[in-house]
Amino acid sequence: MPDQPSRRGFLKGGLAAGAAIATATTAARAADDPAITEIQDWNRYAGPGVDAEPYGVPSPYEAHVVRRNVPWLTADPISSVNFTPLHELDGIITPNGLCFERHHAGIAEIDPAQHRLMINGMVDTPLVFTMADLMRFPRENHVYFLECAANSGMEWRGAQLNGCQYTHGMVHCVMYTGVKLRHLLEEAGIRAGAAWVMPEGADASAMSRSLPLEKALDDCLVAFKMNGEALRPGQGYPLRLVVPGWEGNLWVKWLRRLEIGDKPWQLREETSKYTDLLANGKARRFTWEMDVKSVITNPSPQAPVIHGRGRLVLAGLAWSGGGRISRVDVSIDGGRNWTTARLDGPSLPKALHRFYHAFDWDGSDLFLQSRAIDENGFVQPTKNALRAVRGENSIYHNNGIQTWHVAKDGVVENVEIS
Ligand SMILES: Nc1nc2c(c(=O)[nH]1)N[C@H]1C(S)=C(S)[C@@H](COP(=O)(O)O)O[C@H]1N2
Ligand SMILES: [Mo]
Repeated sequence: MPDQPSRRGFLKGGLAAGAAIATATTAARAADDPAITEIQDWNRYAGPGVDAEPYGVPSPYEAHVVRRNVPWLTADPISSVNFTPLHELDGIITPNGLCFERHHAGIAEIDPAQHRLMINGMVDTPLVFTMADLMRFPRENHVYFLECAANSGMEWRGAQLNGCQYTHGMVHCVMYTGVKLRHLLEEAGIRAGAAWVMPEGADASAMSRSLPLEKALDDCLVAFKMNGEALRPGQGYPLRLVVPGWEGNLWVKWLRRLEIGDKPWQLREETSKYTDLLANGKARRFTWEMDVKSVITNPSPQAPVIHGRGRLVLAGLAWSGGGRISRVDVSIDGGRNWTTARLDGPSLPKALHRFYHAFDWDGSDLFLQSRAIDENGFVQPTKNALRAVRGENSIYHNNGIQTWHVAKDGVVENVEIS
């Protein structure tokens, strides 16, 4: 884009630094820009009234901002996954309608009046709660990310899916309202020798996992609200387990039962699935915590650079199951040189963190990378470093550094530089 020599004085003064980077797009264009010279319909006629949308929906111009699935990944959409459009979002909170969904037997459509939560097993008093019963326990609000252990799994052996929605979109972050699981377990009374909890879902897959009692008594929640409103059916309405920082599979949706025991149950989802096969044929299991990870969301394959050279704002997300993110580094040359990005917005433990990095793009090829470091000092590894330890068979727990190639024309592609 050619520089415009005749920028108007008032813009120069009024917009300060902003105007300096927007040379080609400001006052000089005004004279022949119909967006300025023509009266638009929305300026001329009154619009729909307050009763047009009793439950609000996004502008029709945002119709492309949707969850998407990858049809060839799974045999059918009932036991499948869709992905959060990370490249279209900002801040750290995922809107409810855009939270990725992972179901093993579709969405259970539950009448909350018919929903019960049972606690049985090694307890003094087996209990059954209705939803109304749960409302009489002290409530808490917490912002947490949920990441499926299989997030980025398709990228283990090399770059595959072209978009951060697909490579990293099995993550969302909302504010949950719920009751500490500890309060409910204490109400039932845990018997001596108990060490494990089995949460079970009311859906047709009866999703169940073995959860260590220590974690259950620490920060787990039984949640009924997300971002202030009832859980969405796809997220477990009316009740789900929240297991902060740990793999999504443990966050049982449509939660109907908690059994207390003295050993793990060795269920399907912790033996044949959600274990990590190593090069020597042995499998890691019980890899609960989600490792420190980050991704640049803009630019990315679905969000190319359309403005040409000059000021470019990188945006991205970082998270760690171990707590807060303390730093994110970014590289524009494939990991040779690193700069510290600017973290912005709330820094909450086990929540998404937002980072930005603004720089002047000279129009040459870029190899964008981000590397997160958490408060425990864990550093996000390269994919090669990960494969050196875990081999080539893994699917789950891929927190390797992602690379995007930005070509001179601004087109972005998923590539790998290890
Ligand atoms: N009852 C039940 N709970 C479930 C599942 C399920 O299929 N049924 N899927 C699990 C998996 S594998 C993940 S990653 C998370 C996904 O949560 P989300 O759909 O809210 O994103 O829910 C978990 N809880
Ligand atoms: Mo998952």
